[in-house]
Amino acid sequence: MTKKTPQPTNPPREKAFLVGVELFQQKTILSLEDSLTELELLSDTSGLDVVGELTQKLDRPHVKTYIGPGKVDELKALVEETQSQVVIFDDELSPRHQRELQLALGKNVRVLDRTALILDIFAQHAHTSEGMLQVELAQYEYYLPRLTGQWTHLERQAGGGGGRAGSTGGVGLRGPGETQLEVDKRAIRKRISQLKKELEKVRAHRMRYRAQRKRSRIPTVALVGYTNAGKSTLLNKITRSDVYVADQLFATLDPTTRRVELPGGYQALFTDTVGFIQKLPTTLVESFHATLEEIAEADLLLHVVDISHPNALNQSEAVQETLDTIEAHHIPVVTALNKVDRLRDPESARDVVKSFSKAVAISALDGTGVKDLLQVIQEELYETYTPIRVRLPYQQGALISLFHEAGQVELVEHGRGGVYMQGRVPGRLLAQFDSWQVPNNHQEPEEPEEEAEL
Ligand SMILES: Nc1nc2c(ncn2[C@@H]2O[C@H](COP(=O)(O)OP(=O)(O)OP(=O)(O)O)[C@@H](O)[C@H]2O)c(=O)[nH]1
Ligand SMILES: [Mg+2]
Repeated sequence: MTKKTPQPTNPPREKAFLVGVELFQQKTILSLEDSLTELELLSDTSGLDVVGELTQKLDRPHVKTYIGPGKVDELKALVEETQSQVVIFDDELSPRHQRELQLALGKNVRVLDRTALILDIFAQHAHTSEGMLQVELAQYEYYLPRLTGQWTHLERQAGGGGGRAGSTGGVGLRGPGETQLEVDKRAIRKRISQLKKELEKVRAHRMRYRAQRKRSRIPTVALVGYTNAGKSTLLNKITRSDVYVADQLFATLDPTTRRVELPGGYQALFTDTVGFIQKLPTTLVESFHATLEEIAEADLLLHVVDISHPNALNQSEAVQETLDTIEAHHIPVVTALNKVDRLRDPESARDVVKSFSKAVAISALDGTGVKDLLQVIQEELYETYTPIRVRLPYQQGALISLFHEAGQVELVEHGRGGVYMQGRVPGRLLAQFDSWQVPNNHQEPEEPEEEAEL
């Protein structure tokens, strides 16, 4: 891991001590060791120097202190020895765990968890008003149940400014700052509902914008993938633009959309999105709903995988899980196996390519394979026709004519409740028809009488 030299204007980097727990019978995507390596990278991105780590295997978390009392003593000694200012748990701590651990470890050290760290990075990286609203909401949702007297000793250091205190607060303090922490929970709840209302407005605006884009019939491709996989680099390569790229986790928070000319002269809109990570905090998934909706509404997903990463397959599994939670699993996927230039043996990518459907090995940095990738995307969007069977209510007149215009219709049956259509449509339209698909084992056409119930 590369350590950045602190800029003279920045406060000195604080020392952090990591704690990881392996719970028996809990299915995790990364091993404890790999998850801690990732936590170290998160800490580094957030501006902390990791000075040590402690692990424990448990049947279940200790009721009071998450780790056992003996481990707490051990941790306390290690924290003193290494003069750490921050202790970071790899899992989300309940408010009680956090309180008890804080009491046990004393006032000279702050107890944080992975979620607080990710929220902190998001707070540093949010730049648009929407991103900032989303982060602020996530932070309040997270901190509200954790607001107790023990926070008071942090107030001196805490920054303010709507969750974006920059260099004035330490990690985990770039949260709702001192003024916010002092106000009572009722005021925070009020702010939460205000934020939700504002985000609702943003969402309505996005929906109108998306409807407009749909009418323009230019298909959208959402770049998705684990954080740091190279999504922004790829978008830049494809569009020759300069979207922010950094060897940091969560460099991109706000979606950027660019129009791209595909090899055959066809067009597509490519959207860069926020990276995923295993154990993505639920408060974030909820707050970033509007952003994630962009993904769920795309016509095609371009899954960027960092093939040079030792955990490439696990990371891709984590991405799959997040896609499931935001209900995007029905969208066709093309996979870009990125950073092949970093592989010592490029042939080794060949087996991995086989384990993904429609995968192309590329280097977003030097451009290897990018042309082939665009070709596959074009085929997927415009040239590959997939068989579908749908039952469309008559109100969906636009979709009915779209099927006729852009698809290959094999059978049409008019019922009382709608029209049953069977045939093939190009990949770019599959997502639009998804809610109306008739299950495979369904016998069609049916008695017209039954359709009246639709
Ligand atoms: N060697 C090599 N490095 C790459 C390649 N693609 C991206 N990178 C590097 O990987 C790092 C992350 O790239 P980004 O494009 O910011 O990744 P991202 O997926 O947008 O990351 P987030 O926005 O943080 O989710 C940067 O340091 C890039 O220069 C590649 O093909 N080869
Ligand atoms: Mg990015």
